[in-house]
Amino acid sequence: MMKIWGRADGSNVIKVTWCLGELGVEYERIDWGGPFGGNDDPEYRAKNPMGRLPTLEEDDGFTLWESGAVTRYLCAKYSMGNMCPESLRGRAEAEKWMDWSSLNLAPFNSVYLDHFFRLPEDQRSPDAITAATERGSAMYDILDKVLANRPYLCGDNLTMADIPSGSLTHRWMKWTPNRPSHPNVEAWYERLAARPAYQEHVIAKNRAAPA
Ligand SMILES: N[C@@H](CCC(=O)N[C@@H](CS)C(=O)NCC(=O)O)C(=O)O
Repeated sequence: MMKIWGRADGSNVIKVTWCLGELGVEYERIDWGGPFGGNDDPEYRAKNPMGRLPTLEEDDGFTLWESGAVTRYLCAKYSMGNMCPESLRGRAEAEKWMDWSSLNLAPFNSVYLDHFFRLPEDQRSPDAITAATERGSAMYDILDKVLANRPYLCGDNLTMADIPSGSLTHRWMKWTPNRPSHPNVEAWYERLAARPAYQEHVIAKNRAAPA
């Protein structure tokens, strides 16, 4: 059976497990990284030279890392024409949103993780959170416009385009202090939150909102 190496609460692991949940594909997840360690294990580094999470490993020994690449691969393999749009332009459009999310939404998440949870308390800065929220909000302005006339990023149905942004948006919704309003993003989040795979892999596996 396919293996996914990575602790269940890592944002990049969550992308892949949510995707697999939507695809209905069975897999075994191995707790790795974070408190479980193993990142520098030589056998693990041979699968993933970055020592990061997640890593996909198939029965014939094929391995793949980088959560966006893993998500694209899984959608193309198991859901061509649905989760992975079949036309060249449709697929490029979905990939655009996936790359955009990693480059433009993920930064707020890193700042939040550091300043809500990871840094010693005397190094946490509310100003850093405010600045990350301002930058994030400008990005959500863009998503809000796109989602004004379609329920999902690429049209009427969930596709791989929604996976990276959708998984981070749970943190945006639940962790952001004084979160600016983006009504179309909020409606999209409610649609995602109604999906059993999102509930199981995104909502249930994320840390609770910071105190
Ligand atoms: N660009 C990589 C980032 C991978 C990454 O940094 N993953 C985090 C977890 S979400 C990690 O490995 N952190 C170290 C750890 O948890 O031990 C991807 O998208 O797969």
